[in-house]
Amino acid sequence: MNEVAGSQGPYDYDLIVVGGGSGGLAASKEAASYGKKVLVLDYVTPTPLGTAWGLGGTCVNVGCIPKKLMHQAALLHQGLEDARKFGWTFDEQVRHEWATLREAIQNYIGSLNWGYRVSLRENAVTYVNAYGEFVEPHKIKATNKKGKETFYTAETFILATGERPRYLGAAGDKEYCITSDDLFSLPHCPGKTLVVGASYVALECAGFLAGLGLDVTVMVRSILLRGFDQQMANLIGDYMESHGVKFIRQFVPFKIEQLEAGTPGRLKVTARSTVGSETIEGEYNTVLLAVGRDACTKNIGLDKVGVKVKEKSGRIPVNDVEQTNVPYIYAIGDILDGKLQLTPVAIQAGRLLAKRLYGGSTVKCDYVNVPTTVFTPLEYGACGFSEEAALEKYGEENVEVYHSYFWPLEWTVPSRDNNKCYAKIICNKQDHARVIGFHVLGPNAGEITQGFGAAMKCGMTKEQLDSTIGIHPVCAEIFTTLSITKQSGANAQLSGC
Ligand code: FAD
Ligand code: NA7
Repeated sequence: MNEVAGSQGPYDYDLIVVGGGSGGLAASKEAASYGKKVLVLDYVTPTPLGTAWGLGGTCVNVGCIPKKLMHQAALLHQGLEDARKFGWTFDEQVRHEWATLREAIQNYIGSLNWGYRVSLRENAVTYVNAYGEFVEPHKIKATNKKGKETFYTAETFILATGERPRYLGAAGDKEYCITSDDLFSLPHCPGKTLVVGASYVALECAGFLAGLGLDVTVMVRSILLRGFDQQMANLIGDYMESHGVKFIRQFVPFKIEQLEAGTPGRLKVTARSTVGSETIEGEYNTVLLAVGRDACTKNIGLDKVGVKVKEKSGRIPVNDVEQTNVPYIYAIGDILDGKLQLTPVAIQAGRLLAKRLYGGSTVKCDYVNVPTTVFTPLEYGACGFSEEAALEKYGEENVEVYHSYFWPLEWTVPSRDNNKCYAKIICNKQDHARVIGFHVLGPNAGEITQGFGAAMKCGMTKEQLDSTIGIHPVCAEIFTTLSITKQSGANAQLSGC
């Protein structure tokens, strides 16, 4: 223990949660439901351009919620085009108003911010809008917007401070570039946009901006979607490219200059090849950096209390009950080392942690087989192993991969994108052909993957999948009839219904 004299109780609170995002809010409400005295500190440090937001963390304000709504706006554009083929006629030219979309989304987010405040109050959780930083064991300093400092003590702490977008370190990046933290509330339409990076955040943003009709280029340093199944990543890239998104591969920007101020202005980007000495220049209205995110663990006084942090990533290692090396300090969500960075994971971990701390539970968060979806124009849902990770873990001889392209019925009448959607499962031959990897590229992939994620939790095998009767005519039925193995080399393209 890192306790010093004077750090013993009585404390102001049973629990202080630092960070009021997905994980922190879930943990604090659950803890309070057991009658514990709980304080949540939440503070948003504005972006270099001054963007800030309300209570609820990344997901609600600058993550899942606004991005899915912007994705939906882009899908509606495609829907409008399809509609004409289904007999709809509309006379006027179709135009998109960024300001209307932005306002509608920000209003919805405002209602969620308010809802979180109300629900903390209803659950008797004290909320303070201030930045938390340990000053000594069991004691935290909270600094509010006006710089006023207040000190609080607690028996237990949960860290849930999340991550913030990384910058390139290139000349002009903080002055002129935006990140996803700025995009969703940008007052003006971004116009011709360069997206730097190839993480899921980069591709999702590029996808919906292009879907809204903007001229979009993605600058990729190496590969698309590092960490995801690479066959699926490349299919996503192909689809985006065939739908107007330009890709500049193996280049990294090193200078961003302002040619003209404005809303949007004009920027010049100079980039260097990662494989040669070539440099290129381009002009854009907006440069969106999506080159990864850094854990918010640097300026919260962890050194004062002895919490260990991974040097390179800044992430916090915890044991299987989310406890750091300092027994009274726990951590959840995006700041964890080696865990999945998703809202439902942070929520589940936070809830279960509070139940274990105060409700007598012993249930731990299960980080295995977590389903997820990338909301690129063609959505990608996945659960379990990527093909490369499965081959590496189990060996080629023990893995069977079944796959098929498919064509959503809804796309046949507009006669677009045949054989662009794709389904793949990865089975472990040594274990009853259990499905250890599930991958789907197609409309509503998130909705599809959620159900199959539950089936994988139950240990679904290929045989059980085969004995499941499909629902016709839906995309997901393809998974009940998969018969072509990759190893066979047979054509996986579909030619009929
Ligand atoms: P956060 O939700 O980030 O909350 C941390 C909070 O702590 C923030 O409010 C922060 O300001 C505050 N804070 C930080 N330091 C301090 C301090 N010292 N004192 C007080 N407060 C502090 N996940 C999905 O599951 N699905 C998606 O579709 C999805 N889309 C995403 C899209 C984008 C563009 C991004 C960026 C993320 C997306 N995510 C998505 C990831 C998801 O948002 C995160 O996994 C989730 O928000 C993590 O929750 P958290 O509680 O760890 O941190
Ligand atoms: P990732 O998955 O670490 O991806 C970062 C991306 O940015 C990746 O494509 C990188 O390319 C690219 N990158 C990183 N640095 C640079 C520079 N300097 N120049 C150009 N491109 C660069 O991002 P995150 O996982 O952090 O983002 C996803 C998070 O958002 C996730 O944690 C959720 O919380 C929400 P690379 O493949 O390394 O060549």
